[in-house]
Amino acid sequence: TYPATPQTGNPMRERIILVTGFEPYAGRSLNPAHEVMQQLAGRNIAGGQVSGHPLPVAIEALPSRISTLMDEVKPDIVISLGLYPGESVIRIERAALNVLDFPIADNAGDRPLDQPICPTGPAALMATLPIRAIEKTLLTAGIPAQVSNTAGTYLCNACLYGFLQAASRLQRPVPCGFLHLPYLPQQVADLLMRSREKGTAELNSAPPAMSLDLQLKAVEVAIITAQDHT
Ligand code: PCA
Repeated sequence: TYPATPQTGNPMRERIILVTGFEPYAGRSLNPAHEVMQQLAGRNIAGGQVSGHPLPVAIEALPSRISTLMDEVKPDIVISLGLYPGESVIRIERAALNVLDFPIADNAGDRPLDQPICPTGPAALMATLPIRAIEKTLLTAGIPAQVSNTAGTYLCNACLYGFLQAASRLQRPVPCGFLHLPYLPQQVADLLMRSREKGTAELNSAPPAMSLDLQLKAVEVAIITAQDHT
């Protein structure tokens, strides 16, 4: 037998898709990002193996979690997921700002205001996933989606910035991006229930929701499109 030929950048290796999902925050018991991540974890989508991991909604813990995932999972593509309360469509984030300006405290009680994520880093980093192609395939599949120009200044923005910065230090290209998801129907039902009970259900419009099935399909489509373009 011959010794195995050493290969660089083994072309036969199955692609690894790192999917992260933020944990619930702001007193909520659910986060669609976490639910979708859990459903996709361990699945093979179009030849890509999904490695699913939760992320803490805590700025102090986030950077080390990102570097550990990059080191241990060694992903070929990174797709991070978070909730965008009040959004009705899948938001495909274009950029991450070098800003921490939290509208509410995170799960560890931290609330940085007007601070940089990385004092020596660039003002913004652009998502390296094929955002326009993902928008197009989602729309073709009948799923409402839009390229978004702001991921906010909370944890989701910091997550995208962190992964893009970590990926930029690697020798090989690792496309990274972020999808913001709407509320799940159950969350809106809970909101309506609580405002009804508290006697605050004065307004007749409620935030929009998207079913878990459709959110799952959206992220699957994004994974397939990202692989097609990598
Ligand atoms: N959404 C928040 C943080 C965690 C999440 O799911 C955000 O948009 O920053």
